[in-house]
Amino acid sequence: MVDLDTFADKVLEMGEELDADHPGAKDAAYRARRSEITKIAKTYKTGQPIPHIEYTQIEIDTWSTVFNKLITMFPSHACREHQYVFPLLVQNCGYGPSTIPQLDGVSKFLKDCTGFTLRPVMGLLTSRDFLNGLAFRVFHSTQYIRHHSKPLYTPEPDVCHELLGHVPLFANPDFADFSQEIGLASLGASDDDIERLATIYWFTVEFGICRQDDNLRAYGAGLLSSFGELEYCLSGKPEMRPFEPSKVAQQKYPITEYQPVYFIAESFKDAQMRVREFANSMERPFSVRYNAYTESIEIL
Ligand code: H2B
Ligand code: FE
Repeated sequence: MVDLDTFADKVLEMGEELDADHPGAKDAAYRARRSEITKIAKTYKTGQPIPHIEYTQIEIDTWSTVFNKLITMFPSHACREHQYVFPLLVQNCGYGPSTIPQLDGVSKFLKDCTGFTLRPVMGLLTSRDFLNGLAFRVFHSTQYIRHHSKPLYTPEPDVCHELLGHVPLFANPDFADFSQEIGLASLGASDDDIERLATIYWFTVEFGICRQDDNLRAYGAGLLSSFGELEYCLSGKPEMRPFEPSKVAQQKYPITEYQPVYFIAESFKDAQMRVREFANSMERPFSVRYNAYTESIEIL
C-alpha cells in the first residue's frame, strides 16, 4: 500500500497549473491557494493523518451554495444508500451548509464503515494509478474547492464532488465491494483494458443509475454532485441501457457535457458480479485476490 506514495507527483493536469478556460485561471489568489492545498497531497505518506485545512469564508460560501442546492434534490433523485448515509455524515463528520468537512474525519468514518480510506491527491491521476488505488480500498480525493465565480460548475474533481458525490457511497459495503472489484481488475491490466475499466468506472461510480423499488435513482458521484445533471439524468430525456460491462466498455462519452446515455444497475452486488465476469475475460499475466487482514494483494 505504501506504493501508493509514489503516485503523488504523477498528476495529469490541473494539479498546479490550471487550463486557460478554468474559471480560476486568471485569479492569482485562487492559484496560490490551490498550490498551498495541493502541497499537502504532494508530501502525504500512507498512514499519516490528513492535515486539516482552515477553509476561508469565500470557500465556505461556495460550499454552502452547492450544499444547499443539492440537498433539495437528494430525497427525490439520490439512491437509498446515499440517503441513508447522508445524515450520519452530518452527525459524525461535520457535514452541513456552513462547514466544509475535513478529509481526515471523513476517512476515519469510512474506514469504520467499509475499510475504505481517503488519500489526498493534487489533481487528476492516470486511470491506472487511480483504479489501482481502489484495489486497496483507497480513494484518491482532492482537498481544494472550485472557483467561487461559478459555484455550480467545475471542470475537475473538487471537495464538493468528492464529499457530496463519492463519500456517501463508499460508506456502503456493497458499493465498496463493487468499486474494489474494478480496482482489482485493473492490477496488471493492459493499457487497452485499463481504458475499458476506466469507461466502466465512468458509467458506474461517476454516472451510474440504479433501479430501486421500480424507480430510477442516481448513485454516480458526477450526478450526485451536479445540480443540473442530477435533474436531467432522471428527466426521461436521456437514453437508458442495462449495465452490461462488455457493452459499457465500448461506449464513448463526453467529459464536460451531460451524458447522452446512462446505464442502469439492478444492484451493486449484481454489478460487482458482472464486473468480475468481465475481468475474468481479460487477458492478464496473473489473477489477484485481496487479503483484508493484511490489506495486501495476493497474486495467484
Ligand atoms: N483522478 C482523480 N484525482 N480523481 C478522479 O476522480 C479520477 C482521477 N478519475 N483520474 C479517474 C481518472 C477516472 O476518470 C477514470 C478511472 O479514468
Ligand atoms: Fe469523481
